[in-house]
Amino acid sequence: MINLSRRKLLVSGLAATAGASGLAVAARLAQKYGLVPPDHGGIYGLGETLTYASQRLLTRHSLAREFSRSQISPRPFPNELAPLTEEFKRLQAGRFADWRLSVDGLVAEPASFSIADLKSYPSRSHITELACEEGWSYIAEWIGVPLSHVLNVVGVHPQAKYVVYTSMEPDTWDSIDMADALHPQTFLCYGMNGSELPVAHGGPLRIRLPRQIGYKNIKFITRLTVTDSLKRFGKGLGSAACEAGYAWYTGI
Ligand SMILES: Nc1nc2c(c(=O)[nH]1)N[C@H]1C(S)=C(S)[C@@H](COP(=O)(O)O)O[C@H]1N2
Ligand SMILES: [Mo]
Repeated sequence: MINLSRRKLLVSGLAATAGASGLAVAARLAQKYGLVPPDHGGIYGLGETLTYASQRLLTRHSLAREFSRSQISPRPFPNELAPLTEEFKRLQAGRFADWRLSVDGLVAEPASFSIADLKSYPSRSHITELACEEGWSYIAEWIGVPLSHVLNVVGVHPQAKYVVYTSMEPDTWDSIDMADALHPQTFLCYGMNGSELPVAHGGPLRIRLPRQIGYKNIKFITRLTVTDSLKRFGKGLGSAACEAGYAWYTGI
């Protein structure tokens, strides 16, 4: 799933940060800085921890690569979609006027936002690559409101550690830490290549997270929950994908 040589590079990078004295030291560092991902108990436990911790220590402030307009892929590739629910079809028939994103959890003022509300906030865009774990990718311009803006509107409590995002698609949810949630390229995305975000790409609203792999970029987002622990969500691993064996942290 994740490019192995890059994983090795990052692991050795962290070992170097730890004074080249080996993985045990790196693992202790990860503990010390609280950089243990929620799915660390899996088969790849140590590897997941090291990938996450080393990226956080080495690339904390880095941006995903941005491209020029001429590099936008002529045919972006929408992934296969599960059949849309009746509720989705009803909202689509109303041109998503009744679509709401609710935001709750460790926030001062839980709120719900229409697409028009989200569009009333400063709009941002970036031309970045969406890379699927299956090997294909494309470059598109993504338009939306930075997630950080919406989090500031509702007021995040200081003990917040993660944002859980839930799709209207059944059993589809994931989460990110606050470093990714507040990252300037992390958008609640409602537009693509100068148009509305097509339904095939998650319209009317998806999360766009160019520093993580495709499957973290959940489509049809209707709920955000700010939390200090992922234990109460599903099996406590941090995402529905993790419950199927995929990694929680997929930094690229
Ligand atoms: N709700 C929902 N979000 C989803 C998926 C999905 O099946 N359902 N697929 C994910 C995967 S595996 C990838 S690679 C990207 C693909 O985005 P695209 O279809 O816009 O190209 O969406 C992600 N978000
Ligand atoms: Mo994917």
